[in-house]
Amino acid sequence: MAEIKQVLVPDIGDYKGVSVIEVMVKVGDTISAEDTLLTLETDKAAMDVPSPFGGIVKELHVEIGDKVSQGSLILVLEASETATPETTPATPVAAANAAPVAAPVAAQAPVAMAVPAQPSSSGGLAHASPAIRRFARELGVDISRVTGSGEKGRVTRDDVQNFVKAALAQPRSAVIGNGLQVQEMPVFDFAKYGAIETQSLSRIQKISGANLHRNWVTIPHVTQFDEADITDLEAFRKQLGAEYAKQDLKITPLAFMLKAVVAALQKFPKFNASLDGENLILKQYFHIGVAVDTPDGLMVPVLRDVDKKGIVQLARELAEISARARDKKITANDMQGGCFTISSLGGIGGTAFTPIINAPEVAILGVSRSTLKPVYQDGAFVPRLMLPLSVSYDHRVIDGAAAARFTTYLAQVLSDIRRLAL
Ligand code: CAO
Repeated sequence: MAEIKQVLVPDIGDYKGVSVIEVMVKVGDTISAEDTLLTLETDKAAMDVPSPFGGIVKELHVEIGDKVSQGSLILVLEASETATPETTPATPVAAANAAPVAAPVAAQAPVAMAVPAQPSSSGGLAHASPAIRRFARELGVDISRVTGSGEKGRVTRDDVQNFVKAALAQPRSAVIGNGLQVQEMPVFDFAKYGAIETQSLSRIQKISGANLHRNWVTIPHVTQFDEADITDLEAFRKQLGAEYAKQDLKITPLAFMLKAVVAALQKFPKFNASLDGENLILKQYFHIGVAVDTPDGLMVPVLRDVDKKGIVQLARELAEISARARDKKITANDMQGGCFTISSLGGIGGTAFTPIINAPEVAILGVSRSTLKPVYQDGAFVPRLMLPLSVSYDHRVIDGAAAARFTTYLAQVLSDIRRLAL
């Protein structure tokens, strides 16, 4: 017949009024002999208190924060089994932390001592009780990677469980491409350091973020920088802009860049290509994607057959498609089939940036803000409007020399747009 037993705090040496920092059981739990009931912490060490009996917890008399001493009542148990001396040796977890080891006494459990903080494999310090360490081990969790939310940064059972939940919620793409494995990001508790607000990412951010991440880690990127002298282009653009302002059409430098990029792609066909295993697919059409900043995130609609269109038509299409992107009226089809992408931050500012290739394309042009600069020409400094260009390219397909030639040519075309007619 089941016997009701009291479980008391065992001999914990000279310590009195020791803090309960963890309670592993609750009323109604069925436990086995040796299951950890509590973790106690002195100023020197943490210690687990295992149960001397198996059975059902009927009453619980301690909670986190309580101070206990030898003989304090922990719980009342409907006992079904008793630990044998062989199965309940008091185990000092760290010899260096030699602590009083309790002898099993009637209705009292032995305690096992833990080093307050042990160096982890990664060199950091993990602060956790033996029971939590065991729990983490059973789940295959490297405890040094778990951020502790308990007192003094102690790792609790909940922390380990949350760590596992977060790991399971990670997309399976943690292992990507041809087996490249990336280290998982640890879970941080930012609220520990100050007030925070949590905002969920937009649908577009989630999709584009995953694509950008894949492209960034799987494509060997190199970025080539240059400047184009667009003084003459700008004069012409302003003249054209004034003419079309009546039609409410804005002609920005981007329309010219679309044409200039196509001229460069025609001269350097490897930039208008995609990798297909060990083959290169060279495209004979010129569909150019344009990165558009929308309130919900980045979108890249594609302008088709840019080689067959003039500056004014491209300016019109650019205005129309970027407005549709911002109004969420873009379709999946609008964003497919691109050969090369332009990301222009020129309307905002900046001197240079390194754009991420929009796979399966092999190169992308980043455009920053043009500024007037003194340029040495024919024995004197003259003010010229200089446009910064950044071409990121896939080094598996494009050599550095080819990238330099492409970018130089692009700058030449922008500097002298008569070349667009060639
Ligand atoms: N240098 C100087 N001025 C420039 C410029 C440049 N390179 N490019 C544009 N401008 C000027 C335009 O002439 C325009 O001037 P006015 O207001 O005096 O007419 C102003 O900047 C604003 O231009 P715009 O941004 O409205 O138009 P755009 O054709 O240059 O660009 C679009 C259109 C859709 C590309 C742009 O609005 C946009 O979304 N850019 C952000 C793209 C982005 O986020 N890229 C990052 C991707 S990687 O995270």
